[in-house]
Amino acid sequence: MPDTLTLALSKGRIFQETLPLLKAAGIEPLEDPETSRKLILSTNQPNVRLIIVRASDVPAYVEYGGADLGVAGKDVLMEHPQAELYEPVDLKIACCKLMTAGKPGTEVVNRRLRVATKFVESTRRFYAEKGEQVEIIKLYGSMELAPLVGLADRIVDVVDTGNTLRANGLEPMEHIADISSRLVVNKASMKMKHATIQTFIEQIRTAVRERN
Ligand code: PRT
Ligand code: MG
Repeated sequence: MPDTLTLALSKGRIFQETLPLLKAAGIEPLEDPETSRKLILSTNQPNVRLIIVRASDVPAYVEYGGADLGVAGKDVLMEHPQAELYEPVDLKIACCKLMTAGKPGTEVVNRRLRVATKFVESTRRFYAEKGEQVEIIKLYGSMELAPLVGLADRIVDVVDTGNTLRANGLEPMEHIADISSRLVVNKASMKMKHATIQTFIEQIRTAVRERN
């Protein structure tokens, strides 16, 4: 009996950009998550299935064994610095930057900067390393709104083209980190299904190398 593999992916850009890498490893989903309502997708390989989860839930599924493997943005992984996961491959997909942003020409003096973000851990670390005391407000989305209505002075968000910031009258300010998606692996699976997972990792590595 071959080992079974469960791979956790989020819909949207990560799914779309992971597809060609999976294809190079001989794995093709039998359904499209954008049109199917199913959360478990079979593939052309009877022992491999995909599960569709929220991008920010991928580390939990993989750490606790709901999936053997997953694909997660470095921004998401940086929010879980204690997670017990292997991170063997930088897939170099879904690339963007984690940045601070705000309204142009707004400097804050004589009080703490208020920063709205869903990336609380990275934000805390970034300002701590600068030795700056800030107040962090946790949001779950539409961060760009916060400076416009006076909720916060700055936001920390991932930026690709910067169009979303510009459309809301904000400008990118400080670069925090370059972001790409990573293959992550459950530690127990890596032991128990070693040869199968090692082969998969090597196929993905080769596919990444050949497209870059
Ligand atoms: O949507 P959901 O709340 O479920 O989760 P999510 O937003 O984290 O998931 P998803 O699928 O949108 O993003 C998955 C991963 O893609 C993120 O964790 C990042 O690692 C990566 N990624 C790459 C991005 C972007 N590029 C990106 N541009 N994630 C989000 N964006 C947002 C950006 O914040 C802005 O609001 O897309 C919008 C457009 O960006 P601009 O700069 O091109 O305008
Ligand atoms: Mg999104």
